Amino acid sequence: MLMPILQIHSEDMPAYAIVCGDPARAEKISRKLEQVRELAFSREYRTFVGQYEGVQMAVVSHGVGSPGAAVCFEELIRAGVTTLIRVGTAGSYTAEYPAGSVIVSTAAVRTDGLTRQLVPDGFPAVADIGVTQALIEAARGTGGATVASDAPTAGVTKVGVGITVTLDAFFTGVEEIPHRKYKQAGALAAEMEIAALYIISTLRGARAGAIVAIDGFADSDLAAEYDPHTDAVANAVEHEINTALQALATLARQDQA
Ligand code: R1X
Repeated sequence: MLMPILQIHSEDMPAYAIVCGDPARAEKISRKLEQVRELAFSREYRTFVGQYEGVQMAVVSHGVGSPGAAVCFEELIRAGVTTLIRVGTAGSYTAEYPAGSVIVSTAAVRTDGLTRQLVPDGFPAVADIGVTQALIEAARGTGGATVASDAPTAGVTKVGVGITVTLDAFFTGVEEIPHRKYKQAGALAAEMEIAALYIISTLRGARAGAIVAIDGFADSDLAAEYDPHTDAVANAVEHEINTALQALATLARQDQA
C-alpha cells in the first residue's frame, strides 16, 4: 500500500525506524547502514531502508514541528513500523547538561497544539519503557555493547535522562513561554516533536523513545550566543545516532529471542 504523503510502500517498510527532523541528517544516518536504499524524498520526508548489525531498519526525516512530524509518524505506523526512535536536538534547561550533552526523554510536556486535537488534556505523552531502557544502556555503554564513535573530536558525552518539553514556537513572539516553570518543575530540555511521537505511538499501538543532543540553552537566563554548529554539538549528534542504532538493534534481537 502506498502512503500518500511520504510516498513509501508498506511492503518496503521494516518494523524498526529512526526518525529525525533534518533530511540531511537522515542521509547521514543512512550512511551507517548496509545495503541501503533511498525509498522516497517527498516534501520534508526522506526515507531510507537498510541494515544495521543485520537488523532491517528505516531512517526517515519528519521536518520541524509537531503537525508535520505527526503526518510522518502516522504514515510510518500505518506502513508497518512498530518501534520508533527520535534522534533530535533540543535546548537545555540546566547548566548540568550544556551543549554537547544528550538527554533520553522519558516523557514530554504537551504544550503543542497538535496533540490537543488528538487526546484529552492531561493525557500523558510518555515513552515506551523498553525503548527508553535500551536507549539509556546504549547511551551510557552499560548494556554490554559499546556505542561506536567516529565523532569529529574525542570526548565523553554527558547523558541525562528525564522529562522534555515539546513547544510549537521556536522563535518567541509577545506571549511568554513559561520556561522557568518547566525548569523548576524538573524538565531537562525543550524541543518540538517528541509529544507528537509519544501520543501517536500510544494511540496507534506502537512503541517509541527519543534521544536529543543539546545544542544550546532554552532558558533565556542561560542563553549565550546560539550556535548549534560546534564540535561539541556534532559529537553529541554522533553519539545519539550511534546510540539509537544500537538500541534498535538490541530491541530487534530481544523481539526475536
Ligand atoms: O525539535 C526542534 C526542531 O525540530 C529542535 O530543533 C529543530 C529546530 O531547529
